[in-house]
Amino acid sequence: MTYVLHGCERSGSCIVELALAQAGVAYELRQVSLTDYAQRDADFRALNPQRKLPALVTPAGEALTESVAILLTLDERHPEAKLLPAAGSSARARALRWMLFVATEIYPVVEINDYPDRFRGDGTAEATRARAREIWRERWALVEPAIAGTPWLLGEGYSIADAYIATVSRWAQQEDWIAAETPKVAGIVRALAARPGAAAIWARHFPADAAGAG
Ligand SMILES: N[C@@H](CCC(=O)N[C@@H](CS)C(=O)NCC(=O)O)C(=O)O
Repeated sequence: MTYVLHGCERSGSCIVELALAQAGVAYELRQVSLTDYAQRDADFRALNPQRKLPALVTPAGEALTESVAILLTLDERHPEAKLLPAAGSSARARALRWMLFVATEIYPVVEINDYPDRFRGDGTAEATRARAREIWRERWALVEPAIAGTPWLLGEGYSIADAYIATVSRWAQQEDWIAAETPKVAGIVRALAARPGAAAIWARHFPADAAGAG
C-alpha cells in the first residue's frame, strides 16, 4: 500500500504533493476535478464529508483531511524529511504561526472568491467577491513583512510553510497583485518553482509560474 492523494491541479493538494515528494515516499494521485465539481460526488463525499480537497489516504488506510493536519501528520511520520524545523524550536513556532495564518485567515477567503453565491446573502456575487479580495489583500500584507529569509519564510531555510504560502498565493486571480505588492511572497514562488524536487510538481500545478516560463 502507498499513500493515495485525492487532489486537483492548482489546489491545496499541491502542498501535500510537495510534502510527499520531499519525504521520498511513494504515492498515487487520484484526480478529483474541481472544474467538474467532482468534490461533490458521493465517492469523494464518503472520504471527506466536507467535500473539499485535499484528502490523503495513508498506507494503513486512514483518511486524512485538512491540509495542515495532513502536513503535521506527515512531519511526525517522516521526521527524516524535515518538512518543518525540529519540535520545540523557535523556527518551528514561526513556521507554524505563518502557515496557520495562511491556512485559517487567507485560505477560507478564497472560497468566498471562488464560490461567492455560497456567501452573498442579499448582496450580489460580484460585490461579495470584491470584498473577499480586499480582505485577502489586507491579510497578505501581514504575511509579507514576516518573511525573514531570502527567499524563504524562515532565515533558517526552506520549510513546508513556504510551499503553503506559495500555493495559496496563486489563488483568487491575484497573481499580479502579489507580484507588485508582496515581492517577498513572489520571491518564494519563484524559488519554489526552481527548487530541485519541487519544480516538476509546481510546473504541473502552475504551468504559468514554472521556472523559465513566460
Ligand atoms: N480547510 C481546508 C480547506 C480545503 C479547501 O477549501 N479546498 C478547496 C480546494 S484548494 C476545495 O476543495 N474547494 C471546493 C469547494 O469548496 O467546493 C484545508 O485546509 O484542507
